[in-house]
Amino acid sequence: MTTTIADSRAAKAVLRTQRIELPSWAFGNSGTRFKVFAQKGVSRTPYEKIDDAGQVNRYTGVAPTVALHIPWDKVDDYGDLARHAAEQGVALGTINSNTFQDDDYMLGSVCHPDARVRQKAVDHLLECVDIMDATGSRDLKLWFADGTNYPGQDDIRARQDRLAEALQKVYARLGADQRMVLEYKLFEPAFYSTDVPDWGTSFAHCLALGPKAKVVVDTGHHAPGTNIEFIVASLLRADKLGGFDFNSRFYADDDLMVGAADPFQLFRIMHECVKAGALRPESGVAFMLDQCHNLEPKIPGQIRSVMNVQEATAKALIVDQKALERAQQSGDVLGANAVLMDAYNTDVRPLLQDLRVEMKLDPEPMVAFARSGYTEKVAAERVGGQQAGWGA
Ligand code: PSV
Ligand code: MN
Repeated sequence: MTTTIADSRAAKAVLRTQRIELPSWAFGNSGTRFKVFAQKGVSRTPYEKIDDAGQVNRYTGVAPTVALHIPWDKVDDYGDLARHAAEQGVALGTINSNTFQDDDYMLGSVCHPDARVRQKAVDHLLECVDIMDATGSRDLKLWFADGTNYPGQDDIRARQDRLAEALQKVYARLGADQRMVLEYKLFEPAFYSTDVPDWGTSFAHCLALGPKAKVVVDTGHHAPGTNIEFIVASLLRADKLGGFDFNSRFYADDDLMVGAADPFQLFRIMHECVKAGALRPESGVAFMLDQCHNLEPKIPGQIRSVMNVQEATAKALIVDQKALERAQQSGDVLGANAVLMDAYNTDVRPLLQDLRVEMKLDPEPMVAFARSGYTEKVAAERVGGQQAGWGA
């Protein structure tokens, strides 16, 4: 396959407008339940997380927003935090709720059998919408750790009713330009039944709620072998794809760098997005990272992830759509597959380097960041205090 100058120009025009949101928690320490290894220079406050996110945007040019997680990123003055973000060249993005780290939530949050606990969870979600008002965020991201460990532990249908009731209360509070995006996850921390385990459950609730409720696809939240691009295509078709939490998994919800475990899957997902026009800002599809860098340095981990999304997107953008359609229409199975594989097997790194030069960026973001001395600078400066971590 040859990529013409016109092809790469068209691809670059889209790539220039691509937006990838960074998770604040990727800049804090994280680990497994066995051990969290602290790293030197890790941010201690939401302000420092934003400084780090600003670095990722500075070297990639396509990551201008940072998602917050509440209460991990609670501050007294969100206007001040937003101003600080603007000074770093970024803005505050999605607000992520947290109904999974309070002792009260042992048996669930919005699905808990006790109305008091359900109310506490709903109050937290409403508080998150208040924060969205202050930050100007569009999206409230909901993920519920709710579920049961043993058959008979609770009533599956009653839990769905409680979930629907809570979602309705939060939905009613959303402003005209605000949305709620509901994430699903097959299992963990619940092992027998999870209250929002799959896209069907999330979709059914979002459909019942209305147009401001959409589904979030976290790429690490499926059973091995799941055809995620089919889910993406189905949600796009129904105008119910709110966005992605991108990460990679080898086994369960590994939260590794997106595109690290299965770059071909990421390409197939982006191919569906390109075909549906989901990269257009007005499509409302949010491309977010949700990763934890347990071993690798945080800022380069995020830069690499952004680059991986860009590479998968560039490959999807150079698919010869006309040739693909011709082959599909004529039942040319091998021909159609070859069109897709040609694009996937194209080295798009030179195209992305050109794009960065056109955007007045260094063509090699990883190298440029390493050369900047930022890592050494913050390691020397950020001494004392409590490093941020995956905990409230
Ligand atoms: C749950 O596993 C999840 O994917 C949700 O998005 C959480 O809010 C996030 O992880 C925290 O990393
Ligand atoms: Mn997620």
